[in-house]
Amino acid sequence: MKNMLINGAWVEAHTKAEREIINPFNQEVLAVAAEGDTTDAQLAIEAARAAFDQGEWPSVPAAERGRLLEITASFIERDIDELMKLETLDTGKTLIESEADMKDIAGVFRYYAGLADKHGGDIIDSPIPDSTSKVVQEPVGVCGQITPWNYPLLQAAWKLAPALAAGNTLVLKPSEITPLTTIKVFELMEEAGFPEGVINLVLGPGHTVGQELAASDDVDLISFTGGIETGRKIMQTASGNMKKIALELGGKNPNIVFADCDFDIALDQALNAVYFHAGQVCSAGARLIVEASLHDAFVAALEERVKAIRLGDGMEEATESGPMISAEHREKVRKLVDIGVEEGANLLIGGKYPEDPALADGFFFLPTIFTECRSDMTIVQEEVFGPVLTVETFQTEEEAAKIANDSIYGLAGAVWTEDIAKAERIAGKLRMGTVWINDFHPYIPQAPWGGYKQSGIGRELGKAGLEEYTEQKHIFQNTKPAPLHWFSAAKGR
Ligand code: TXE
Repeated sequence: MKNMLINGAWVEAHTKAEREIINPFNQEVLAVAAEGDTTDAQLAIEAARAAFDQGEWPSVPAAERGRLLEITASFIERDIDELMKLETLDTGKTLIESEADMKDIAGVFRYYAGLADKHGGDIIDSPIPDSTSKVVQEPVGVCGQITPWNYPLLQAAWKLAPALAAGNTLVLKPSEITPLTTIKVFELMEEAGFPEGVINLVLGPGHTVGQELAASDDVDLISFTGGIETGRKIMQTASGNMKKIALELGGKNPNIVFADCDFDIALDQALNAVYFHAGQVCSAGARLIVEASLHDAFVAALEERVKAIRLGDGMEEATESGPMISAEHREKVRKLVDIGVEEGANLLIGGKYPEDPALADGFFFLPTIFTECRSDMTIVQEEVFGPVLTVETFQTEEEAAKIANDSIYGLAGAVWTEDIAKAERIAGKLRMGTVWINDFHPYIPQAPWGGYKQSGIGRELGKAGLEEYTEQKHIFQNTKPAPLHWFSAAKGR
């Protein structure tokens, strides 16, 4: 039984409710987890509130907070085999992907461990004589953190490490369907020595536990990664006490390929851009925007490569892509594909569940390509979050940027060309938080990650990711206080 961590104790749900955690490859039960509700969330919030208001944590030296994060990073590396297997079993992604995730996660904890004591504030050169002025960074308070199922532990790490580096206390709610690696990392953080009540983990659904984290007057900041509709709800709910909000809501990311690119590399990476983790990636390159003169050759080569993608069990070395996360999510993808056909896009390959009996128990969907797409089609505008690529064409540089920007989202995009000046011009025009030139997908803990437009609010990672979790306080001191004699009553007395 996997329990919740509230105020330093591993506890069941107060109702004793439970949930089976399922392997999306074969629907076997991996574990049984506590299923908390609003009351459990309130208990965790109370614990985090007390640890912040009455505990010592916010005044623990930043270097010590960094030390605990560094220990956590080393524990993640120590237990990497267990963590990567758990992530693969819980999400269906391949072991090699899970291994990369775990290394990145240790890297994120280590980055914020290093940054914790290098963010003290600023001395201001005050324009007022006989005064000093300084700006200090303080923790925001109690943070609510809600994470999704596609990168369960990676998304948690992006929130946990900076929040703790800055001296906050927190309550984290992982996706109810993929909590296993997050539970394990809370065990590791406890082993590292984070004090009672500082780190709290509540398991359970979004509409109860998540809703309470967004609504509670005792939560000072809510950080959420997930779908745009849930993000909108959270933003509305969070307005009750004007808590700070940070939202990462996905994208519909353009991959712009010019005819003067390195064909083989652009082709190989176009596949990776969209089909990695069965397309369940917020930065998936799901919109291929290819120069018209290159279209036929590029799409023909893509189709050949797509036919060869090996679907299977993420635990098997030969597998190149695992299943989708759930029956509901796969059904959502199927319906969007149907809409694509109805709207007149050309279904070139895929578009359905595989017929291979070896895959019958998993939530698989065949890698799919739609050609002859237009920007106004639903399949081009909506985040499908599955292995579905749409292809559009352009004639000019200006047109490429215009098509790429024609979206409510603005998370990430890429441009492929050997003309670097052209690539820089396009990068300057894209309204997105990340632009890759001759690459796709890399992010680094040192650089900010987040979206323009409806892809979200705020940034994770980098120094910006730490600033999200701090309040700035200006402390002004008059070193030669004297009466002002502003009001007449004071004059002449
Ligand atoms: O996500 P939800 P879903 C997108 C993707 C996908 C769509 C829906 O397009 O098809 O979202 O996926 C919690 N108050 N992304 O429904 O609901 C929930 O328990 C508070 C993009 O699975 O957003 C989980 O912990 N919390 C994304 C988390 O929100 C609530 C990654 C995410 O679930 C809640 C995942 C509520 N009312 C999906 N309702 C990305 N940006 O990478 C649910 N939750």
